[in-house]
Amino acid sequence: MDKSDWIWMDGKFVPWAEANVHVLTHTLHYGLGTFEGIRCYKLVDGRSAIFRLPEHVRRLRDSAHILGIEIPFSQEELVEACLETLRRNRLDECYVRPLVYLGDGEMGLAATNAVRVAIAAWRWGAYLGDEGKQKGITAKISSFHRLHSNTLMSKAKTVGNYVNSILASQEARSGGFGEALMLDTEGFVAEGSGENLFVVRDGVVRTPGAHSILPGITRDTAMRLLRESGLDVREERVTRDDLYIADEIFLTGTAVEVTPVREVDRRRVGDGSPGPVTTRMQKRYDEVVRGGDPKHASWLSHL
Ligand code: PPE
Repeated sequence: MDKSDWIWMDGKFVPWAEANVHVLTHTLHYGLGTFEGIRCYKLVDGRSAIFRLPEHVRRLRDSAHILGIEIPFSQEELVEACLETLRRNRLDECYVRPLVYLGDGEMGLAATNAVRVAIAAWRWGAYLGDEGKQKGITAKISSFHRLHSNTLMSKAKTVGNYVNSILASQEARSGGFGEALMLDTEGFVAEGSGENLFVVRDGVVRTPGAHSILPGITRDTAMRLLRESGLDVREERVTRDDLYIADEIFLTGTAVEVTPVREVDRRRVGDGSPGPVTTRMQKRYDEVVRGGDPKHASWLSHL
């Protein structure tokens, strides 16, 4: 891991190696906590900016609200803390990880320990590998389902929800696949272990509705950019065999950005190489996050 110098903890900067917690930290035992994943890019004009920072902080606050956690910092304070963390670490391009968790003190489910917040940042390359990003990844429908919204709510990016993602990811990787695609409890396609999914056939782009998925900020960006380019984009149910007969499939997420899927369950997607909608989407996303399109300058928070 590419360490940086400082981690923001509850309003103060602490050296990376000293940013520790007690072993009885509540979230470590029970998983009630929330985090974000955000990227900062070096722009075409040489400056740096965090992509859609206020939207990520808003989702962090929404997640905490869903979980009944009161964050002791305002939206504005958290936005500024993220920017300050990157300035302080002199990072011009990196991944930003805010984490909201319950500290130590009491144990048990009824404990009301202090809410703590940390913000770390580090350099992070292609999430599913450079080759995957260029040529597409292989995927497998997971035997693990995405959780029903009455089990662990998917609109919150909850720490504990990632056990479900990790089980799916382990299963896929041990079977030699690049990523797991998960179905919802009704059997419809939901999302990847850490990404949202888009399917293209005959020029129509579809993505599962926000019932049992994390409604990704990259998903929102992709839907807007695709619609701007005149494509028909629909949020609707996607079945497993829709994936098998798709012309193109791609995944979106902060970490993964836009990554093509070239195979699902050992069935080739399209001709097995990234299709035109996917490659255009990749180029467009890269252009927008790097400040190459003034129309979307409002998505950039400059350091
Ligand atoms: N679904 C899930 C389950 C998910 O974890 C992510 C982000 C998304 C969709 C896409 O959301 P957004 O980043 O807002 O477009 N996954 C994070 C994974 C990081 C990790 O493995 O750690 C991310 O992309 O940062």
